[in-house]
Amino acid sequence: MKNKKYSAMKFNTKTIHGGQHHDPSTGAVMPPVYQTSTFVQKSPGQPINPDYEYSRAANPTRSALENALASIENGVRGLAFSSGLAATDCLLRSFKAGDEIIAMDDLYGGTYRMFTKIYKDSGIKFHFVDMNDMGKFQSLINKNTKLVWVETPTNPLMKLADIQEIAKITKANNILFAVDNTFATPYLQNPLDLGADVVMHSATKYLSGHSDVIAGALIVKDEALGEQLHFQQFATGATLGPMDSFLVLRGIKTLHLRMQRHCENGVKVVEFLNSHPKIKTVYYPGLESHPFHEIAKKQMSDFGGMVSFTFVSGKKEDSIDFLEKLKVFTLAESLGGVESLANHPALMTHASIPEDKRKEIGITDDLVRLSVGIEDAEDLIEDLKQALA
Ligand code: P1T
Repeated sequence: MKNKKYSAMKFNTKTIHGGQHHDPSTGAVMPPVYQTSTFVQKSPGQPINPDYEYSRAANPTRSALENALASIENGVRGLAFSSGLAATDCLLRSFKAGDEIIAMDDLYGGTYRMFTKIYKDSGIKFHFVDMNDMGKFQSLINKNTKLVWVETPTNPLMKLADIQEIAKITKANNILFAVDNTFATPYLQNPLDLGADVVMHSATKYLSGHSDVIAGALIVKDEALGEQLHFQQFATGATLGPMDSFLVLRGIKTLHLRMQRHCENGVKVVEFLNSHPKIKTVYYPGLESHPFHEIAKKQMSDFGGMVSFTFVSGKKEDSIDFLEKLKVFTLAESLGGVESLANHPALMTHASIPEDKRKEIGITDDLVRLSVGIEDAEDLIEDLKQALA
């Protein structure tokens, strides 16, 4: 499952060929869906192929995806999980009572819920901090600090964290540094190259790209850490099934094309929203007025298709009225698919964050999040126009 052979390829080639080989027994160009739970053994403990004995440990379709994931994120090992949260949970199981974790203060609601509810009685202490306040961030580090966790850009406020700057600090203090790269994807940003140790994905989103699968991934650049996480995954069981592995792998093959169009459409939608009299603030890292635009230019190759915004009126009813009127954008949780989606974070994806905490970080009741799809931009803008009228 090592992935050295393809490391020299350019990204757009890696999405198609990275870590892949033709099926040795049939020559099939795409890896078959090995829909099997188990594999024949010649003698007890001697499977016909030593890599495969039981699909929770390894399955050839999942291996093909895991090799592709390692390739596109410039890692040495990829692991595919039954959801993004299962991937995060696998990493968190590496820590024990007394350990401390510092996390960005703006996170997907489900990640925040896991940290604060599922791990509440684990004895692991979580600190939530704006990672751009380097002084505050550094003041939280002590000998028990074991993990720094960031999303960048964040969901839903599109805040950024400077991966290189944080990596300098984590390295100096021997702390593991994980980046949730779901919003950016490796097309826009390569956290492992910038100094992170672990990349996490909700592969449900851009990687699969068609809103037809729930999946997660971890990618690392250290073989021993990869082995440790694989053991954790195998021993606890949240692996991705063969058919879902196939769907994510198929999605990855067009990631570069889709992302290019997501970025183009994202900019057009942002230009429209930014000049609309009913819109107050547009959160998009490509805007020069965005507080983290300089960091975005430094670590991302473009600015993506995720956009959030608030209303001049500040009224929750205005955001709900807008969302109900949309015709091309679909009101639904999730993001990163070919179709444009709209979401109300306070009532939907981030409802599990307590109201006072939401307000404190800026997830107001009039905040709307758009996942700009790859439809014709003119249709998207017409739709926004009529919903705002
Ligand atoms: O849904 P799942 O595949 O388990 O992934 C969780 C997750 C992790 N990280 C980020 C940045 C995410 O956005 C998500 C899932 N997010 C949504 C479902 C959403 O609509 O925001």
